[in-house]
Amino acid sequence: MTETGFDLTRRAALGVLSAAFAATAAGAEEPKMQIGENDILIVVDVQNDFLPGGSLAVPKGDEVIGPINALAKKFAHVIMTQDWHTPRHASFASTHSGKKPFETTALRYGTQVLWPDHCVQGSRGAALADALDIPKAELIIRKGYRVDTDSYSAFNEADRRPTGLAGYLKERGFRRVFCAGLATDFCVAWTAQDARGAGFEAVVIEDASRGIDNQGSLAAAWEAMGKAGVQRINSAAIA
Ligand code: VGL
Ligand code: ZN
Repeated sequence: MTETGFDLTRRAALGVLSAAFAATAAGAEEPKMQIGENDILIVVDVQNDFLPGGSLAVPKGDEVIGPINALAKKFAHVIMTQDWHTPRHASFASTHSGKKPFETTALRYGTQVLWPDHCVQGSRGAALADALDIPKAELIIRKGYRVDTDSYSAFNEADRRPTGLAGYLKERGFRRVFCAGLATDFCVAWTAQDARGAGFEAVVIEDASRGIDNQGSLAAAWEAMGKAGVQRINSAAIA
C-alpha cells in the first residue's frame, strides 16, 4: 500500500476542485439544480394590488410574471398564495385613526407595519394577476383573513399560529420549497424563513421576485434569509 485512504480522498478532492476551477475559468456554466418530485414552487401573492396601478404596487412587480410562468413549467408541483384581508383589517393604516401608510403600530403580537388598504377578500385587487399562466397549480392558500392578525408568511400568521401549510407539504412528502413572487422583503422572505423553521430546504428565486424596499427592508430581508439558511438563486440556475 503506497497510498493511504486519506491521500486518495485528498487527491480526489483536489481533482474535483481543479476541474471546477477550470470550468469556471473557461466560462462554463455552473451545474444546474435538478427539480424533482420532492420540490415545490410557491408563487407568492402575485395579485393585482401588488402590480403597477394596484393599491400597494411593488415597483416593477409585473416583471415577475414572465419568469414565474416559465419556472412553473419546470416544476411538477406548484402552489400559490393569496393575501386575503377583511375590510378594516388590522394591517391597514385606514383602520387606525391618525395613522398613515408605512407607519407602524403596536398590535398584540408585536409591531405591525401599516399598509394602504389592499387585497380585500373578493375584490379585483385581491385577484391573482390575469397574466399568470399556471393552470396546473394544485393549491391556493389564502392568508391574513383574520381581521386582527396579519400574515406575511404562508406558514405562520403574525402571531405565529400555523396556517396548516407545513402539514400539507409534509403529508405530501415535499422536502424543498422554492419561493418567488411579491414582495421579496415581506411575504416571500417570511414564507421562505418559516419554511426553514418548519424543516424544509428553502430557495428564493431572486429574478422572479420584486421587493417593496421600505426603509432598507430589502437588504435586511436578504440578511435574515441568509442567516436562516435560505438559498438565493436566479431562474437560470434551474435545469
Ligand atoms: C405583502 C405587505 C402587506 C406581501 C402583503 O405580499 O409582501 N406586503 N401585505
Ligand atoms: Zn397584506
